[in-house]
Amino acid sequence: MKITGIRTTAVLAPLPRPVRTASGAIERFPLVLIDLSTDAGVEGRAYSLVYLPELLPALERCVAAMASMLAGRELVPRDLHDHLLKRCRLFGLKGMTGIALGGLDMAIWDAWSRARNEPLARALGAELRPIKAYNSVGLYDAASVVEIAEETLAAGYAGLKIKAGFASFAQDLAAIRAARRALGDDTALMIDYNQSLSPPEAMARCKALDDEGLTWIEEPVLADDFASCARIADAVRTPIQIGENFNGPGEMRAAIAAGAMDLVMPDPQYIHGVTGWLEASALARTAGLPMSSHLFAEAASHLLCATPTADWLEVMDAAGGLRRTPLQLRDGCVTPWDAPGLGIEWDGAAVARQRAG
Ligand code: SMN
Ligand code: MG
Repeated sequence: MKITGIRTTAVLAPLPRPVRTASGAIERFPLVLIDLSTDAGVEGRAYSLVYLPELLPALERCVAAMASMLAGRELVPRDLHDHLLKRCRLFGLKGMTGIALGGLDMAIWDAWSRARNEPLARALGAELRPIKAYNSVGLYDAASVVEIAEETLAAGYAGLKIKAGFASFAQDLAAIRAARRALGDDTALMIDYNQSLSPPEAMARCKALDDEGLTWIEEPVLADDFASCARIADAVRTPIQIGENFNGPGEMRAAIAAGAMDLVMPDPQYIHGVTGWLEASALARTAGLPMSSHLFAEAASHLLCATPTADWLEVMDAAGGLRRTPLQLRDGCVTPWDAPGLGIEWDGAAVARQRAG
């Protein structure tokens, strides 16, 4: 089976509410939908994502350019991945090229498992199973976080992650305590600083949060400052979580070597797609690190089924407003769709309405 073409569609995906973080806000998610076709009539579907609408045209061009390197090739996911790794060696696979690779790799594995008429998890040798899931939202102060916590409980999530990084620690603490009170004792609470603190400020804030019952503190400092991450992880009892900014499994290997985190959460796109995730999940296993996911809940729900140290699925459903099928949340867990491939089916009318440019 050969690849005959890869089509891209740039969209600005609607969100139930904007995601505000300490490092910038997202009003709508800029996505490049990727549709791969083969000479056997099998199709593959996935998407790439960039947080800044200004960069959406560049991402679309980048995905299309890398897709052109695959035209006419046999649909064998690992061979295609290796081909792109080799072809891009001189230039590198960080940032835009890495996320284009990640999106294309997911579309390729989607087609490959669709051709076998199996859900991706099963095609990877795993069984579909429920993965505990948390609701991931933006920055909310003590007054506004209560409504979000109540919605999270009503929807049936097992946890809630809120952003932190207000101007003062007192505001962080007030929001965390208000969320904790509203959630009760049975629902996990995580916080995410989105790299917004200086190392001394992060050390002070994270230590002061040790008795707040947080499941983790995420990205307190710059994500590539592994030395500071390691110092904080050593000094703080609450687990330190990083991973969404690893560009490929090599960066995760370096973070593990630096002892930069207690928990790890690669992004299926940034980690270089399904192929990169599988490599990362082997690293997590040998290092004994619980592994969660970042965004891309469709692919991540399958991948976590095949991850030996699988921990939490993040639900911030960037493409949810463009799909025909909602995620299946039951008893605090999401089970991947029992449908061929990743199981993404676009809602054509919604996609047409949200087309960018
Ligand atoms: C995040 C990053 C980028 C966009 C949305 C959310 C965040 C997360 O860091 O962990 O979800
Ligand atoms: Mg994060």
